[in-house]
Amino acid sequence: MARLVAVTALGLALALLGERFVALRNRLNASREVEAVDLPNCHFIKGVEAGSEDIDILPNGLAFLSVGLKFPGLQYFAPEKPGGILMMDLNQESSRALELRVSRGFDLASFNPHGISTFIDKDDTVYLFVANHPEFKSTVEIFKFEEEENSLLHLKTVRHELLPSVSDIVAVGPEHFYATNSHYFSDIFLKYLEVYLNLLWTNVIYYSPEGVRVVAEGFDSANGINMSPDEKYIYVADSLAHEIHVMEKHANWSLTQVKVLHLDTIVDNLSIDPSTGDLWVGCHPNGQKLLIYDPGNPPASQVLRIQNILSETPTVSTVYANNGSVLQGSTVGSVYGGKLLIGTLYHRALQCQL
Ligand SMILES: *[C@@H]1O[C@H](CO)[C@@H](O)[C@H](O)[C@H]1NC(C)=O
Ligand SMILES: *[C@@H]1O[C@H](CO)[C@@H](O)[C@H](O)[C@H]1NC(C)=O
Ligand SMILES: *[C@@H]1O[C@H](CO)[C@@H](O)[C@H](O)[C@H]1NC(C)=O
Ligand SMILES: *[C@@H]1O[C@H](CO)[C@@H](O)[C@H](O)[C@H]1NC(C)=O
Ligand SMILES: [Ca+2]
Ligand SMILES: [Ca+2]
Repeated sequence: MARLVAVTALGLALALLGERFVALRNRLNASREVEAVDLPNCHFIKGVEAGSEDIDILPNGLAFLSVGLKFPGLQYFAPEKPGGILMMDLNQESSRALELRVSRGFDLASFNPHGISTFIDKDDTVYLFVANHPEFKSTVEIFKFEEEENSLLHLKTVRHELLPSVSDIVAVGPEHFYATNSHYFSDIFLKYLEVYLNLLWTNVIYYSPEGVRVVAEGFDSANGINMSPDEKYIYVADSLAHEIHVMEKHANWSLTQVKVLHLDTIVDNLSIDPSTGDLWVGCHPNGQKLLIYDPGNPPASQVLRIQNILSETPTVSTVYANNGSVLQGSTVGSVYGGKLLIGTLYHRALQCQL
């Protein structure tokens, strides 16, 4: 009898997993092959060879690039090299990104930067927030940017049980941020299971030294997060659901959903054009190729621009798309003064003239 129960349970579990597997495959298999959309004037950014997961540009044209993200099961081209933060000045003609020095005492050997965000305080101090995965754990590092020295002064490591797997952050104060947890579990195996079972347990957290709480939940896989220039709305990219959620931000930092925009692709990092409020979205047209890397058939790149997202009919246009022959696995597109920077999960980075 016990054996019968066990066999039945196993059978049911396998049937359930089989169905879930098909569902997962469909979610990863976002869409068709991309139709190429070229920008006439693009070149690779020197200094980025193994991924530039996230890019954040200051109002003065200094761009921070997070490089060298590693994750189990993910392709990476420079396994021995720790991650870092590069900087380039978009006001200059040179397209070389230089690594910022980091203050002593910070463990650079295990630095594994993911999403980044900047905050400029009233006294013009620039803080850089970095989602970090040292030894595949999850922390948020807060640095002060010291422009004269080209360096980052490490101020604080944030760890919290509500931040088990931070993917991206948007800073809203010197020690205050919203963060997306792309997975509910911090254990690697449970993470796979979670994606597999489509548990919808990923969320958005508000963190401040005074308190930490969940402000939005129920996402398939919350990933990129950013804020409108007027600071009234928070945008969350739900990668596997192929959606962007527009959330209203309240005085008490709670978020309520205003609308959901469905796109035919896996949405990753979101950046905002401060002058127009347009969203620039790094996308993965084919998630399977991104995760199961084949150099002969590499993952494509795609950058979308979304105008008037709050209107009834937002305009979604493909600004750049390439089948992987030039740029593989784009994660972010970020604009400044007619220039577009495109970062990737583990490949190179492009600078294009719009
Ligand atoms: C992915 O989608 C394409 C186009 O819809 C389809 O031809 C292909 O069989 C799908 N692949 C998998 C593994 O589901
Ligand atoms: C950028 O894209 C990568 C690839 O999925 C993702 O892991 C990461 O969270 C993204 N970065 C941000 C800032 O969203
Ligand atoms: C935050 O403010 C919103 C809107 O004013 C309100 O609906 C919500 O209950 C508040 N939440 C908390 C946790 O105080
Ligand atoms: C990508 O597109 C180029 C032309 O734009 C073509 O020559 C190449 O064969 C394509 N590569 C793949 C892997 O489809
Ligand atoms: Ca970011
Ligand atoms: Ca992301």
